[in-house]
Amino acid sequence: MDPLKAIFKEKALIVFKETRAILKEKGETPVDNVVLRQVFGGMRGVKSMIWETSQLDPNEGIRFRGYSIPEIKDILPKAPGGKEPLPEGLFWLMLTGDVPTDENVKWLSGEWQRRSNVPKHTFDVLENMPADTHPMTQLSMAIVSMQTESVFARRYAEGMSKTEYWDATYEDTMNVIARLPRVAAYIYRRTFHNGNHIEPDISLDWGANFAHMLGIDDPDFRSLMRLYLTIHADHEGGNASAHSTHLVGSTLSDSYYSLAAGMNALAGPLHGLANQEVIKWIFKMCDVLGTKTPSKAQIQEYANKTLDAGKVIPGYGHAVLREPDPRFIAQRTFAEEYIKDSDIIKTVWNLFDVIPPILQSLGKVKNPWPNVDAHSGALLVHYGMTEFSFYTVLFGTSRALGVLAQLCWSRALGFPLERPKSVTTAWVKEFLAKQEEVVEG
Ligand code: HAX
Repeated sequence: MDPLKAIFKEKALIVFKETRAILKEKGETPVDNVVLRQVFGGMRGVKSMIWETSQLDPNEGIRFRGYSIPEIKDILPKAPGGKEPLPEGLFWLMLTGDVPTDENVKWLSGEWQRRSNVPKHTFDVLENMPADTHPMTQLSMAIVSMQTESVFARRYAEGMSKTEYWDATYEDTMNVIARLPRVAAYIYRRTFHNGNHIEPDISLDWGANFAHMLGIDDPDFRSLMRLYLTIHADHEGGNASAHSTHLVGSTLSDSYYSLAAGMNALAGPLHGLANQEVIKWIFKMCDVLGTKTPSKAQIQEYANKTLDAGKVIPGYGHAVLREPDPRFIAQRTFAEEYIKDSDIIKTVWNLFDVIPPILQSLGKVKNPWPNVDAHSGALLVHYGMTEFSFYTVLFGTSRALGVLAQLCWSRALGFPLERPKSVTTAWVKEFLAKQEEVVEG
């Protein structure tokens, strides 16, 4: 058994026993009250699932196994001479709860290289799709096409015992993650660079090799990719990509089907596609105003027009966060450190000054602050990646780390099929009428 799998097995067994004991003794303890606003309103804040790999605080932002983003940047192993955390390290941390050593991470980079062979038919599937197919559609199709390789599906068909589900899910998870950079880079080069593909460099870590296959070999872009792929990886379990992966996974669909479901959710403009929408919005504004350096007054006027047209300001607001997103701050810090002068980045920073008071003045927006997507596009543009429709694929490649690490946990803890209760509006009216009868009577 490989070293990561062995540690995971040991840790998961402990938590399995703990959770069974908790459920036996305290299973009927209420943890939440649900009100009608939440039933109609996208279940905001309802505590109804377990997610081991990270937890989101509305004010502090995300913590991966208890560590904030600044802490993660500090404690996770780096590439030799590098300053940014390696995503391999975050995956190890999310899966085991332990901060990995340099050796652990080196092993994981090598293991993912070893598993990274993408089946030929996946490339054939991509080649058979129209060249202008959105990159997220291509990503979803490519992931589903690799399902033919699922260890879980094969072993399930052979009659695998429930106690082995975690093992087969671990194998699928490692294989999918190992292959994703190759698949994503293939989509990028096929769609935007005339199918001029770049072979992987097996001497590189997961993020740097991805940057290399994309065709951007600036060492600072490799650093950006390592940071980017780390900070986008997980945001607790209730967000749409995580929850979709979890829901589909709960039917014992394998890692391929489950991740593809998560990617389809990420492709929505209120979620991951917002990173494409932000940069489109900024460039459109510059175009309309005829300047690359719009003033704060010009930004304000343009933002108000967007709102008057009944649209949202992309990159601002969040369903849980109530402060500026630490993932936004991490990207701003990166820009301050690595990028001396950039019009587009200055505009992103000006937006940070201008947009929150406008959203606050609407009186209904619960979080007027920037989210992760407000900054990422400007960094990519700076390094020459101007194909906006590819941006969500980068997000998805990272998000796979968190949602699949959790899928391993969900299997190890024996989570059942997810099946919440729905009601009709007629039921709600009847329910309220009965409540009134009780009060009056
Ligand atoms: N611009 C304009 N209006 C906004 C807004 C924004 N950025 N953010 C919220 N609002 C509006 C909502 O549309 C809603 O209006 P209605 O009552 O008229 O429907 C009202 O303010 C209350 O919304 P909320 O409770 O503050 O926010 P929600 O939890 O419903 O939605 C969203 C959270 C992220 C979807 C929302 O803030 C939004 O649409 N933001 C812009 C899109 C975006 O940046 N999405 C990425 C989010 C981060 C992420 O998941 N990345 O992957």
